[in-house]
Amino acid sequence: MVINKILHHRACHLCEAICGLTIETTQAPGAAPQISSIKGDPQDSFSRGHICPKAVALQDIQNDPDRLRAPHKRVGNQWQAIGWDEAFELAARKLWAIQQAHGQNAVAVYQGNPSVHNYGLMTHSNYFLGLLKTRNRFSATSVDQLPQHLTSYLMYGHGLLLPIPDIDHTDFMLILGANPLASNGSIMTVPDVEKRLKAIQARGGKLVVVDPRRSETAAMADQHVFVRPGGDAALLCGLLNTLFDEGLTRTSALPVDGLDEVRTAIASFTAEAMAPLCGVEALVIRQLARDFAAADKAVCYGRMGVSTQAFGTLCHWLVQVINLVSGNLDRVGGALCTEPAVDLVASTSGGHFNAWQSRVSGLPEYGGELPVAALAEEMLCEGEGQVRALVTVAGNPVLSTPNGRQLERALEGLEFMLSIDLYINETTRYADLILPSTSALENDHYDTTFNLLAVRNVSRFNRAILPKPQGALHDWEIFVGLAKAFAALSDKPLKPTLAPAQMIDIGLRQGRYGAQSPFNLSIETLVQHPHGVDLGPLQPNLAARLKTANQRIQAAPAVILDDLQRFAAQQPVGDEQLLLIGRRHVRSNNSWMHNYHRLVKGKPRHQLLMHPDDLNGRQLQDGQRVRVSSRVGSIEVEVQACSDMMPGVVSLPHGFGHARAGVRMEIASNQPGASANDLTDERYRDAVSGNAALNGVPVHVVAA
Ligand SMILES: Nc1nc2c(c(=O)[nH]1)N[C@H]1C(S)=C(S)[C@@H](COP(=O)(O)OP(=O)(O)OC[C@H]3O[C@@H](n4cnc5c(=O)[nH]c(N)nc54)[C@H](O)[C@@H]3O)O[C@H]1N2
Ligand SMILES: Nc1nc2c(c(=O)[nH]1)N[C@H]1C(S)=C(S)[C@@H](COP(=O)(O)OP(=O)(O)OC[C@H]3O[C@@H](n4cnc5c(=O)[nH]c(N)nc54)[C@H](O)[C@@H]3O)O[C@H]1N2
Ligand code: SF4
Ligand SMILES: [Mo]
Repeated sequence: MVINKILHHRACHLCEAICGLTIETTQAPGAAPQISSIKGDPQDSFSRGHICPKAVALQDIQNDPDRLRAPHKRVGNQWQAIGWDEAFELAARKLWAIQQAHGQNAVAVYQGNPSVHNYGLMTHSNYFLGLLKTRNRFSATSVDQLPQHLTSYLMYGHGLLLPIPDIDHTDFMLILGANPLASNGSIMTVPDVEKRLKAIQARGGKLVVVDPRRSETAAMADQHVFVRPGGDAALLCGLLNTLFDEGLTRTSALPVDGLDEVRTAIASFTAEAMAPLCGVEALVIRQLARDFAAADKAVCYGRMGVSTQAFGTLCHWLVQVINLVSGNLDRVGGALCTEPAVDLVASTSGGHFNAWQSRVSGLPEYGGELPVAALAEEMLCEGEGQVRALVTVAGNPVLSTPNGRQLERALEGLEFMLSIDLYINETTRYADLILPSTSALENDHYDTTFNLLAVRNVSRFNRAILPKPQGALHDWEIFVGLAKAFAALSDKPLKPTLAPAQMIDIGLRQGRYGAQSPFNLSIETLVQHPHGVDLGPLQPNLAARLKTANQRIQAAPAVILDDLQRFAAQQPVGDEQLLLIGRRHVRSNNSWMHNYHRLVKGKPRHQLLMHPDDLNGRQLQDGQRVRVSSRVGSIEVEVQACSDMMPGVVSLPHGFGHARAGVRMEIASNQPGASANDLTDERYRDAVSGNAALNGVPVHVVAA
């Protein structure tokens, strides 16, 4: 028998690192091609052959019998497979009727994380969702990086003008609230991050990690600083104050307004005053500021752990200002803005903030979205403007947003719910209709998002490596189908659209590496370079790209200086309760991929981590089942003794909790665990942005 073997080159879409992969398929005569091996691609000059276990599980996603292959409609407590035309007609008719009866805002939208890893979703989801014209748009952004977008919008005039650590050239990297060894980097697309961090140390530089847990990244650092969860704004204020106080600042040529106001606003936040708020000694804060300033090239980088806390926006503003006043913003070896081939900064307006507010709690919109912590109350609170229908796209807010139990109650009461998703998950099981797309390997890939956040300028397009199954649709085609059915009910004509690859082709040709440049990028040229194209290291460019009204950096935005007042008024936290934080593991991806043998095999990874002293103080034993409770609810989970935890802090990964009571349909997982977001509190938020404060949640732990 002749077996046809083909080697494909393809970027991994599962996390932000976009590693190059070499995927081998084999095909027997008359049979469908099968994946026979997945390896790192050493010829990708960006990822240099790096691969993690999640990429190997791409074949599990492809072959998983639980993955939906056709539209599924709820009939009573059963699911029934139906055709696409019937599905589009049903969705459009229901959503249309609800909007006719109750107004456009009666339909809400939630978009989850995999949206940004799927280019057709990026180019086309709005083709349909935009027609809904609802102000109740929500996404995973507001349980994640919203404070970072808001800070960039306020300081640089565009929410996507995000300075990225120049990891390959820095001498000093200060990381707060990120664990790239597990996450593989975030808002810093950095394949092979461990080697790149080791290279800093090998060239005589220093890595410092600030984290309430001695994470994998903290363990390899030259210095690890334990910080009280939520205490980072205090620590960063202490650092900035020390830079000013001890004359450690450097002037830069960047056009900046408001630096004197910053200096005045921060004057009373000395390291000594901040120490009790963050649990870090004043001497340590001062020495850290001196070390940072003494390095020729240094960068301060804060991520998820400092976004999702009560002063998340303040934290990210402080990170930017520390880089700015130390002379490291827009400087090689400091923080630099990536110049991608398809540049959304150039082609879109800066955005808007607080142009409207959520109905119930008055939370501010950012870029047309409201904070997802308000989603459940918008459904539950009766009255004019109440949300009665929901569209979810590639997400699982029951497990990923605060107070998931409350959201479940809200979903129960909806008149209609549509989900565009590959799976019946803890959220989509409440849907009336689920529309699944092709799998990633059946689709082309171009990274519209993470090329914009990469530590080098890179570009890459890969064709699908598996044929599109008969009757299957890509996500973008689902949105086109929905848009057509919805537009047919109104008298407004639908604008024609192009396929995603055609749109990217136009963006590439018109972009800075397009027809006018020696790279001459287009889809055609990228297809000829299946390992990707390297477009060079990051370069200073911020001054020319600023989108603020006067094209100067705004160092002291009014909303942030106002928040410093709220910060100054806070009381030092007591230690009666434990503070809950989250964590990630390299074999787990948010709330999905928990039913693939290649990833879940081995030891369980969903336990609550607690310092041995905290266990002893509560007469608890390692391995025992405990009950953890917060203002909003309680869960049961096994506790694990862990001397890497800061005393007084417990850690639980999110995305678990698959064996929920009242499950309407069995959800496959070998590691059910419990959901951290049954404990997180929808009222505990960053006041500036409305972003959920998922870290630093007060909890009690007792024997179960
Ligand atoms: N307590 C706590 N909560 C957190 C976090 C935390 O650290 N702690 N992290 C937060 C963060 S950073 C994030 S980003 C969110 C993530 O939260 P969400 O984005 O809400 O959830 P995911 O688990 O990413 O959901 C993925 C869903 O998308 C589907 N999917 C995957 N690929 C595709 C595709 O190509 N097309 C379609 N249509 N569907 C697809 C999967 O089947 C799955 O059902 O969780 C947040 N929640
Ligand atoms: N393997 C894997 N990779 C992923 C994901 C995944 O689920 N699994 N998810 C992807 C997504 S959606 C994202 S957004 C990125 C996130 O990527 P990262 O930003 O690197 O996030 P985490 O790995 O959760 O690391 C957050 C760290 O913050 C610490 N922390 C918690 N609270 C505080 C605090 O108050 N202060 C400080 N200083 N630290 C705190 C935690 O202990 C943890 O070590 O990862 C992406 N990559
Ligand atoms: S680190 Fe792993 S999941 Fe992330 S892109 Fe690379 S191979 Fe894929
Ligand atoms: Mo995220």
